[in-house]
Amino acid sequence: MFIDTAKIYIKAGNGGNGCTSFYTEKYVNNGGPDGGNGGVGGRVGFRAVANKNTLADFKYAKHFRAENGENGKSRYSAGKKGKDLIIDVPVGTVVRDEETGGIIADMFTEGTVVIAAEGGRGGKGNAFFRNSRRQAPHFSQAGEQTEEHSVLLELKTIADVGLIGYPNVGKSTILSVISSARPKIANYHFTTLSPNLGMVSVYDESFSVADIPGLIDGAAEGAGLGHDFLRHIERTRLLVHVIDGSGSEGRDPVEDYKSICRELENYNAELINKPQIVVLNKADLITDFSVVDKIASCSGKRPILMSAVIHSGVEELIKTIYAVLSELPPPQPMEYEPFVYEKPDKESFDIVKNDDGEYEVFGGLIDELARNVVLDSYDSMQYFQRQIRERGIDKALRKAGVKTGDTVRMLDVEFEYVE
Ligand SMILES: Nc1nc2c(ncn2[C@@H]2O[C@H](COP(=O)(O)OP(=O)(O)OP(=O)(O)O)[C@@H](O)[C@H]2O)c(=O)[nH]1
Ligand SMILES: [Mg+2]
Repeated sequence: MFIDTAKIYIKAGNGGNGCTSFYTEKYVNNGGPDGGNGGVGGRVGFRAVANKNTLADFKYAKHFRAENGENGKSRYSAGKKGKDLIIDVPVGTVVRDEETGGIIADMFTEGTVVIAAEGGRGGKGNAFFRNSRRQAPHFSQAGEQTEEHSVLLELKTIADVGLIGYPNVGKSTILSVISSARPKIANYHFTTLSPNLGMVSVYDESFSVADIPGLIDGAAEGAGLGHDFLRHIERTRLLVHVIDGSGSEGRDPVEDYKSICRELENYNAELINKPQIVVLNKADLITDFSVVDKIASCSGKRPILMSAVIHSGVEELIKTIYAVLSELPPPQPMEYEPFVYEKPDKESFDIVKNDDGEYEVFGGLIDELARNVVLDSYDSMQYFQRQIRERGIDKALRKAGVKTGDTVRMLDVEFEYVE
Protein backbone atom coordinates (compact mmCIF):
# COMPACT_ATOMS: atom_id res chain seq x y z
CA MET A 1 0.00 0.00 0.00
CA PHE A 2 1.17 3.49 -0.83
CA ILE A 3 1.56 5.55 2.34
CA ASP A 4 1.57 9.29 2.00
CA THR A 5 0.29 10.41 5.39
CA ALA A 6 1.52 9.46 8.85
CA LYS A 7 1.21 10.47 12.46
CA ILE A 8 4.31 10.26 14.61
CA TYR A 9 5.42 11.36 18.07
CA ILE A 10 8.54 13.38 18.63
CA LYS A 11 10.31 14.25 21.84
CA ALA A 12 13.48 16.23 22.22
CA GLY A 13 15.95 15.06 24.88
CA ASN A 14 15.64 16.20 28.48
CA GLY A 15 18.40 18.34 29.84
CA GLY A 16 20.87 16.53 32.10
CA ASN A 17 20.77 17.32 35.82
CA GLY A 18 23.36 19.53 37.42
CA CYS A 19 25.56 17.74 39.94
CA THR A 20 25.99 18.45 43.64
CA SER A 21 29.47 17.50 44.63
CA PHE A 22 32.44 18.74 46.65
CA TYR A 23 36.03 18.47 45.77
CA THR A 24 37.78 15.70 47.64
CA GLU A 25 41.40 14.80 47.70
CA LYS A 26 43.72 13.22 50.16
CA TYR A 27 44.84 15.77 52.72
CA VAL A 28 42.31 18.34 51.45
CA ASN A 29 39.44 18.97 53.78
CA ASN A 30 36.32 20.85 52.78
CA GLY A 31 37.10 21.21 49.11
CA GLY A 32 34.80 23.63 47.32
CA PRO A 33 31.72 22.73 45.30
CA ASP A 34 32.72 21.11 42.01
CA GLY A 35 29.43 19.78 40.59
CA GLY A 36 29.28 20.29 36.81
CA ASN A 37 26.34 21.34 34.68
CA GLY A 38 24.07 18.90 32.92
CA GLY A 39 24.22 18.69 29.12
CA VAL A 40 21.51 20.09 26.87
CA GLY A 41 19.09 17.51 25.44
CA GLY A 42 19.23 16.48 21.76
CA ARG A 43 16.94 18.17 19.25
CA VAL A 44 14.48 16.54 16.89
CA GLY A 45 14.48 17.69 13.29
CA PHE A 46 13.47 16.66 9.80
CA ARG A 47 15.60 16.38 6.67
CA ALA A 48 14.26 16.35 3.09
CA VAL A 49 15.77 13.48 1.11
CA ALA A 50 15.33 12.64 -2.56
CA ASN A 51 15.74 8.88 -2.28
CA LYS A 52 12.38 8.28 -0.63
CA ASN A 53 9.00 8.86 -2.19
CA THR A 54 6.59 7.50 0.36
CA LEU A 55 6.05 7.76 4.10
CA ALA A 56 6.06 3.96 4.47
CA ASP A 57 8.91 4.20 6.97
CA PHE A 58 6.46 5.68 9.44
CA LYS A 59 3.85 2.94 9.27
CA TYR A 60 5.33 1.11 12.24
CA ALA A 61 8.04 3.43 13.55
CA LYS A 62 6.06 6.07 15.38
CA HIS A 63 8.12 7.27 18.32
CA PHE A 64 11.13 9.44 17.78
CA ARG A 65 13.08 10.53 20.84
CA ALA A 66 16.32 12.41 20.82
CA GLU A 67 18.94 11.52 23.39
CA ASN A 68 18.80 13.11 26.84
CA GLY A 69 21.62 15.37 27.97
CA GLU A 70 24.04 13.65 30.33
CA ASN A 71 24.04 14.58 34.00
CA GLY A 72 26.83 16.79 35.26
CA LYS A 73 29.60 15.12 37.23
CA SER A 74 32.04 16.07 39.95
CA ARG A 75 35.29 17.89 39.21
CA TYR A 76 33.41 20.52 37.21
CA SER A 77 32.74 17.95 34.55
CA ALA A 78 29.81 18.99 32.36
CA GLY A 79 27.42 16.36 31.04
CA LYS A 80 27.61 15.62 27.31
CA LYS A 81 24.87 17.09 25.15
CA GLY A 82 22.28 14.64 23.87
CA LYS A 83 22.57 13.58 20.22
CA ASP A 84 20.13 15.23 17.81
CA LEU A 85 17.66 12.97 16.06
CA ILE A 86 17.14 13.95 12.44
CA ILE A 87 14.29 12.17 10.69
CA ASP A 88 14.55 11.66 6.92
CA VAL A 89 11.36 12.41 4.99
CA PRO A 90 10.76 12.56 1.23
CA VAL A 91 11.07 15.92 -0.46
CA GLY A 92 7.60 17.48 -0.51
CA THR A 93 6.57 16.35 2.96
CA VAL A 94 4.56 18.89 4.92
CA VAL A 95 5.08 18.60 8.69
CA ARG A 96 2.30 19.84 10.99
CA ASP A 97 1.59 20.00 14.69
CA GLU A 98 -1.42 17.76 15.22
CA GLU A 99 -3.00 19.78 18.00
CA THR A 100 -3.10 23.14 16.24
CA GLY A 101 -2.67 22.13 12.61
CA GLY A 102 0.16 24.68 12.42
CA ILE A 103 2.76 24.01 9.74
CA ILE A 104 6.15 23.27 11.25
CA ALA A 105 7.87 22.87 7.92
CA ASP A 106 7.38 22.32 4.23
CA MET A 107 10.27 20.05 3.31
CA PHE A 108 10.50 21.47 -0.15
CA THR A 109 14.17 21.46 -1.01
CA GLU A 110 16.41 18.42 -0.90
CA GLY A 111 18.88 18.55 1.95
CA THR A 112 16.97 21.11 4.04
CA VAL A 113 16.99 20.38 7.75
CA VAL A 114 14.33 21.92 9.99
CA ILE A 115 14.52 21.61 13.76
CA ALA A 116 11.06 20.91 15.15
CA ALA A 117 11.77 20.53 18.87
CA GLU A 118 14.61 22.01 20.92
CA GLY A 119 16.29 19.97 23.62
CA GLY A 120 15.80 20.73 27.31
CA ARG A 121 18.46 22.92 28.88
CA GLY A 122 20.96 21.31 31.19
CA GLY A 123 20.74 22.03 34.95
CA LYS A 124 23.49 24.01 36.66
CA GLY A 125 25.79 22.12 38.98
CA ASN A 126 26.40 23.31 42.52
CA ALA A 127 29.69 24.94 41.48
CA PHE A 128 27.56 27.45 39.60
CA PHE A 129 25.67 28.50 42.72
CA ARG A 130 28.75 29.36 44.71
CA ASN A 131 29.11 33.02 45.58
CA SER A 132 30.75 35.14 48.27
CA ARG A 133 27.97 34.54 50.76
CA ARG A 134 27.37 30.93 49.92
CA GLN A 135 30.61 29.06 49.72
CA ALA A 136 29.22 25.57 49.80
CA PRO A 137 25.84 25.25 48.08
CA HIS A 138 24.35 21.83 48.71
CA PHE A 139 22.04 21.96 45.75
CA SER A 140 22.02 21.94 42.02
CA GLN A 141 19.48 22.46 39.28
CA ALA A 142 17.55 19.74 37.55
CA GLY A 143 17.64 19.50 33.76
CA GLU A 144 14.67 20.77 31.82
CA GLN A 145 12.10 18.12 30.94
CA THR A 146 10.75 18.24 27.41
CA GLU A 147 7.30 17.35 26.23
CA GLU A 148 6.25 14.88 23.56
CA HIS A 149 4.36 16.26 20.58
CA SER A 150 2.29 14.53 17.97
CA VAL A 151 3.13 15.51 14.46
CA LEU A 152 1.37 14.82 11.17
CA LEU A 153 3.31 14.15 8.00
CA GLU A 154 1.72 14.59 4.62
CA LEU A 155 3.50 13.98 1.36
CA LYS A 156 2.61 16.40 -1.41
CA THR A 157 4.73 15.33 -4.33
CA ILE A 158 6.63 18.07 -6.04
CA ALA A 159 6.61 17.65 -9.79
CA ASP A 160 6.44 20.07 -12.67
CA VAL A 161 3.65 18.27 -14.47
CA GLY A 162 0.67 16.23 -13.30
CA LEU A 163 -0.99 13.70 -15.62
CA ILE A 164 -4.73 13.52 -14.98
CA GLY A 165 -7.73 11.90 -16.59
CA TYR A 166 -10.18 9.02 -16.39
CA PRO A 167 -8.86 5.51 -15.71
CA ASN A 168 -7.50 3.56 -18.68
CA VAL A 169 -7.05 6.57 -20.98
CA GLY A 170 -3.31 5.91 -21.24
CA LYS A 171 -1.69 8.22 -18.65
CA SER A 172 0.85 5.67 -17.50
CA THR A 173 1.58 4.67 -21.08
CA ILE A 174 2.32 8.31 -21.87
CA LEU A 175 4.66 8.56 -18.86
CA SER A 176 6.45 5.44 -20.05
CA VAL A 177 7.05 6.86 -23.54
CA ILE A 178 8.17 10.32 -22.46
CA SER A 179 10.38 9.30 -19.53
CA SER A 180 12.42 6.36 -18.37
CA ALA A 181 9.82 5.54 -15.71
CA ARG A 182 8.28 2.08 -16.12
CA PRO A 183 4.85 2.28 -14.50
CA LYS A 184 2.45 -0.62 -14.66
CA ILE A 185 0.22 -0.45 -17.72
CA ALA A 186 -2.80 -2.61 -18.30
CA ASN A 187 -6.14 -2.57 -19.96
CA TYR A 188 -8.29 -2.15 -16.90
CA HIS A 189 -9.28 0.66 -14.57
CA PHE A 190 -7.11 1.67 -11.65
CA THR A 191 -3.99 -0.01 -12.88
CA THR A 192 -2.09 2.79 -11.24
CA LEU A 193 -2.60 2.65 -7.48
CA SER A 194 -0.07 5.22 -6.37
CA PRO A 195 1.69 8.12 -8.03
CA ASN A 196 4.54 7.38 -10.43
CA LEU A 197 7.21 9.93 -10.99
CA GLY A 198 9.29 10.25 -14.15
CA MET A 199 11.95 12.62 -15.43
CA VAL A 200 11.70 13.82 -19.00
CA SER A 201 14.81 15.08 -20.78
CA VAL A 202 14.42 17.75 -23.37
CA TYR A 203 17.27 19.66 -24.98
CA ASP A 204 19.74 19.84 -22.09
CA GLU A 205 17.13 20.20 -19.43
CA SER A 206 14.59 18.05 -17.72
CA PHE A 207 11.24 18.25 -16.03
CA SER A 208 9.41 15.87 -13.72
CA VAL A 209 6.02 14.32 -14.37
CA ALA A 210 3.69 12.70 -11.85
CA ASP A 211 1.19 10.12 -13.05
CA ILE A 212 -1.63 9.62 -10.57
CA PRO A 213 -4.44 7.05 -10.41
CA GLY A 214 -7.37 7.75 -12.69
CA LEU A 215 -10.10 10.09 -11.53
CA ILE A 216 -13.79 9.25 -11.71
CA ASP A 217 -16.99 11.19 -11.12
CA GLY A 218 -17.16 12.13 -7.47
CA ALA A 219 -13.38 11.88 -7.03
CA ALA A 220 -13.31 15.18 -5.17
CA GLU A 221 -15.72 13.71 -2.63
CA GLY A 222 -13.71 10.55 -2.26
CA ALA A 223 -15.00 8.25 -5.01
CA GLY A 224 -12.41 5.87 -6.47
CA LEU A 225 -8.81 6.46 -5.57
CA GLY A 226 -8.71 9.96 -6.94
CA HIS A 227 -9.29 12.03 -3.84
CA ASP A 228 -6.36 10.67 -1.95
CA PHE A 229 -4.05 11.44 -4.80
CA LEU A 230 -5.18 14.86 -5.89
CA ARG A 231 -2.87 16.28 -3.24
CA HIS A 232 0.00 15.00 -5.34
CA ILE A 233 -0.87 17.34 -8.17
CA GLU A 234 -1.59 20.37 -5.97
CA ARG A 235 2.00 21.47 -6.24
CA THR A 236 2.51 20.83 -9.94
CA ARG A 237 2.90 23.79 -12.25
CA LEU A 238 1.04 22.36 -15.19
CA LEU A 239 -1.59 19.68 -15.72
CA VAL A 240 -1.71 17.41 -18.73
CA HIS A 241 -5.31 16.35 -19.09
CA VAL A 242 -5.43 13.05 -20.96
CA ILE A 243 -8.60 12.03 -22.77
CA ASP A 244 -9.29 8.81 -24.65
CA GLY A 245 -10.00 10.48 -28.00
CA SER A 246 -11.37 7.30 -29.54
CA GLY A 247 -14.19 7.11 -27.05
CA SER A 248 -13.46 3.42 -26.57
CA GLU A 249 -15.33 1.84 -23.68
CA GLY A 250 -18.36 3.81 -24.93
CA ARG A 251 -17.12 7.06 -23.44
CA ASP A 252 -17.81 10.55 -24.75
CA PRO A 253 -14.52 12.49 -24.85
CA VAL A 254 -16.24 15.87 -24.45
CA GLU A 255 -18.21 14.71 -21.43
CA ASP A 256 -15.04 13.18 -19.97
CA TYR A 257 -13.20 16.45 -20.37
CA LYS A 258 -15.95 18.41 -18.64
CA SER A 259 -16.43 16.06 -15.74
CA ILE A 260 -12.72 15.82 -14.91
CA CYS A 261 -12.59 19.63 -14.88
CA ARG A 262 -15.55 19.61 -12.51
CA GLU A 263 -13.77 17.19 -10.17
CA LEU A 264 -10.68 19.37 -10.09
CA GLU A 265 -12.72 22.42 -9.28
CA ASN A 266 -14.66 20.64 -6.54
CA TYR A 267 -11.46 19.50 -4.89
CA ASN A 268 -9.73 22.83 -4.93
CA ALA A 269 -10.54 25.82 -7.11
CA GLU A 270 -6.82 26.43 -7.55
CA LEU A 271 -6.47 23.19 -9.49
CA ILE A 272 -8.78 24.30 -12.25
CA ASN A 273 -6.85 27.55 -12.57
CA LYS A 274 -3.60 25.74 -13.20
CA PRO A 275 -2.39 25.82 -16.78
CA GLN A 276 -3.63 22.75 -18.64
CA ILE A 277 -2.59 21.01 -21.82
CA VAL A 278 -5.29 18.79 -23.28
CA VAL A 279 -4.22 15.54 -24.91
CA LEU A 280 -6.40 13.34 -27.08
CA ASN A 281 -4.75 9.95 -26.76
CA LYS A 282 -5.46 6.69 -28.60
CA ALA A 283 -5.45 8.57 -31.92
CA ASP A 284 -4.71 5.26 -33.64
CA LEU A 285 -8.23 4.17 -32.73
CA ILE A 286 -10.02 7.42 -33.61
CA THR A 287 -12.46 7.15 -36.49
CA ASP A 288 -14.34 10.41 -36.05
CA PHE A 289 -11.85 13.28 -36.02
CA SER A 290 -14.50 15.91 -35.33
CA VAL A 291 -13.63 15.20 -31.72
CA VAL A 292 -10.57 17.46 -32.11
CA ASP A 293 -12.70 20.51 -32.87
CA LYS A 294 -15.25 19.64 -30.23
CA ILE A 295 -12.58 19.47 -27.53
CA ALA A 296 -10.96 22.64 -28.87
CA SER A 297 -14.20 24.57 -28.59
CA CYS A 298 -15.07 23.42 -25.08
CA SER A 299 -11.56 23.71 -23.65
CA GLY A 300 -10.62 26.89 -25.51
CA LYS A 301 -7.36 25.39 -26.81
CA ARG A 302 -6.22 22.97 -29.45
CA PRO A 303 -5.66 19.50 -28.03
CA ILE A 304 -2.55 17.51 -28.86
CA LEU A 305 -3.48 14.46 -30.87
CA MET A 306 -1.29 11.51 -30.02
CA SER A 307 -0.98 7.80 -29.70
CA ALA A 308 1.23 6.61 -26.92
CA VAL A 309 1.17 3.09 -28.29
CA ILE A 310 2.39 3.89 -31.79
CA HIS A 311 4.50 6.83 -30.58
CA SER A 312 2.82 9.50 -32.63
CA GLY A 313 2.58 13.02 -31.26
CA VAL A 314 5.03 12.20 -28.46
CA GLU A 315 7.60 14.75 -29.57
CA GLU A 316 4.94 17.43 -29.90
CA LEU A 317 3.71 16.73 -26.38
CA ILE A 318 7.19 16.98 -24.85
CA LYS A 319 7.98 20.20 -26.69
CA THR A 320 4.66 21.79 -25.81
CA ILE A 321 5.09 20.93 -22.11
CA TYR A 322 8.60 22.31 -22.22
CA ALA A 323 7.48 25.54 -23.85
CA VAL A 324 4.64 26.10 -21.39
CA LEU A 325 6.83 25.30 -18.37
CA SER A 326 9.50 27.73 -19.46
CA GLU A 327 6.94 30.53 -19.27
CA LEU A 328 5.82 29.54 -15.77
CA PRO A 329 7.43 30.56 -12.49
CA PRO A 330 9.44 27.82 -10.74
CA PRO A 331 7.61 25.70 -8.17
CA GLN A 332 7.19 27.45 -4.85
CA PRO A 333 7.11 26.09 -1.32
CA MET A 334 3.95 26.74 0.65
CA GLU A 335 3.54 30.14 2.23
CA TYR A 336 3.10 29.77 5.94
CA GLU A 337 3.95 31.22 9.31
CA PRO A 338 6.16 28.51 10.82
CA PHE A 339 4.71 26.88 13.90
CA VAL A 340 7.12 26.70 16.82
CA TYR A 341 6.62 24.68 19.97
CA GLU A 342 6.51 27.05 22.93
CA LYS A 343 8.50 26.09 25.92
CA PRO A 344 6.23 25.62 28.93
CA ASP A 345 5.39 28.86 30.73
CA LYS A 346 7.94 29.45 33.45
CA GLU A 347 7.06 32.91 34.61
CA SER A 348 3.47 33.01 35.74
CA PHE A 349 1.90 31.92 39.00
CA ASP A 350 -1.42 32.18 40.79
CA ILE A 351 -2.51 32.31 44.41
CA VAL A 352 -5.75 30.86 45.75
CA LYS A 353 -7.11 30.62 49.28
CA ASN A 354 -8.48 27.15 49.95
CA ASP A 355 -11.33 26.11 52.28
CA ASP A 356 -9.02 25.72 55.24
CA GLY A 357 -7.86 29.30 54.95
CA GLU A 358 -4.51 28.20 53.54
CA TYR A 359 -2.93 29.88 50.56
CA GLU A 360 -1.82 27.81 47.63
CA VAL A 361 0.67 29.19 45.17
CA PHE A 362 0.96 27.36 41.86
CA GLY A 363 1.85 27.81 38.20
CA GLY A 364 4.78 27.47 35.83
CA LEU A 365 7.14 29.55 37.95
CA ILE A 366 6.53 27.46 41.06
CA ASP A 367 7.00 24.19 39.19
CA GLU A 368 10.19 25.56 37.80
CA LEU A 369 11.51 26.70 41.16
CA ALA A 370 10.66 23.43 42.79
CA ARG A 371 12.29 21.51 39.98
CA ASN A 372 15.36 23.65 40.04
CA VAL A 373 16.24 23.28 43.65
CA VAL A 374 16.33 20.13 45.63
CA LEU A 375 14.81 21.28 48.88
CA ASP A 376 16.88 19.02 51.02
CA SER A 377 19.07 21.42 52.84
CA TYR A 378 19.05 24.63 54.75
CA ASP A 379 21.03 26.10 51.91
CA SER A 380 18.59 25.33 49.18
CA MET A 381 15.64 26.40 51.33
CA GLN A 382 17.30 29.78 51.71
CA TYR A 383 17.84 30.02 47.99
CA PHE A 384 14.21 29.11 47.42
CA GLN A 385 13.04 31.79 49.84
CA ARG A 386 15.14 34.42 48.22
CA GLN A 387 13.66 33.51 44.84
CA ILE A 388 10.19 33.90 46.33
CA ARG A 389 11.09 37.43 47.27
CA GLU A 390 12.90 38.28 44.06
CA ARG A 391 10.30 36.86 41.71
CA GLY A 392 7.52 38.89 43.34
CA ILE A 393 5.73 35.95 44.93
CA ASP A 394 6.10 37.47 48.38
CA LYS A 395 4.55 40.72 47.28
CA ALA A 396 1.70 38.92 45.58
CA LEU A 397 1.03 36.92 48.75
CA ARG A 398 0.69 40.08 50.80
CA LYS A 399 -1.57 41.55 48.18
CA ALA A 400 -3.72 38.43 48.40
CA GLY A 401 -4.13 39.14 52.12
CA VAL A 402 -1.67 36.70 53.66
CA LYS A 403 -0.73 37.60 57.24
CA THR A 404 1.86 36.35 59.69
CA GLY A 405 0.86 32.93 60.90
CA ASP A 406 -1.07 31.94 57.78
CA THR A 407 -0.14 28.71 56.07
CA VAL A 408 1.26 28.96 52.58
CA ARG A 409 1.71 25.92 50.41
CA MET A 410 3.72 25.48 47.24
CA LEU A 411 3.69 21.96 45.85
CA ASP A 412 5.17 19.81 48.63
CA VAL A 413 6.43 22.70 50.70
CA GLU A 414 4.31 24.14 53.44
CA PHE A 415 5.37 26.99 55.65
CA GLU A 416 4.04 29.55 58.06
CA TYR A 417 4.14 33.01 56.66
CA VAL A 418 6.21 35.61 58.51
CA GLU A 419 5.92 39.24 57.51
N1 LIG B 1 -4.79 1.79 -28.88
C1 LIG B 1 -4.19 2.48 -27.93
N2 LIG B 1 -4.14 1.98 -26.70
C2 LIG B 1 -3.51 2.69 -25.74
C3 LIG B 1 -2.90 3.94 -26.02
N3 LIG B 1 -2.34 4.40 -24.86
C4 LIG B 1 -2.60 3.47 -23.91
N4 LIG B 1 -3.32 2.44 -24.44
C5 LIG B 1 -3.78 1.25 -23.74
O1 LIG B 1 -4.77 1.64 -22.79
C6 LIG B 1 -4.73 0.77 -21.67
C7 LIG B 1 -4.61 1.60 -20.38
O2 LIG B 1 -3.33 2.27 -20.37
P1 LIG B 1 -2.73 2.87 -19.05
O3 LIG B 1 -1.54 3.65 -19.45
O4 LIG B 1 -2.57 1.80 -18.03
O5 LIG B 1 -3.91 3.85 -18.64
P2 LIG B 1 -4.02 4.78 -17.35
O6 LIG B 1 -4.69 6.00 -17.79
O7 LIG B 1 -2.68 4.92 -16.72
O8 LIG B 1 -5.01 3.93 -16.45
P3 LIG B 1 -5.21 3.92 -14.85
O9 LIG B 1 -3.84 3.79 -14.24
O10 LIG B 1 -6.07 2.75 -14.59
O11 LIG B 1 -5.86 5.21 -14.52
C8 LIG B 1 -3.54 -0.16 -21.87
O12 LIG B 1 -4.02 -1.37 -22.36
C9 LIG B 1 -2.71 0.55 -22.94
O13 LIG B 1 -1.96 -0.32 -23.71
C10 LIG B 1 -2.94 4.43 -27.36
O14 LIG B 1 -2.44 5.49 -27.70
N5 LIG B 1 -3.61 3.66 -28.25
MG1 LIG C 1 -2.07 4.38 -14.88
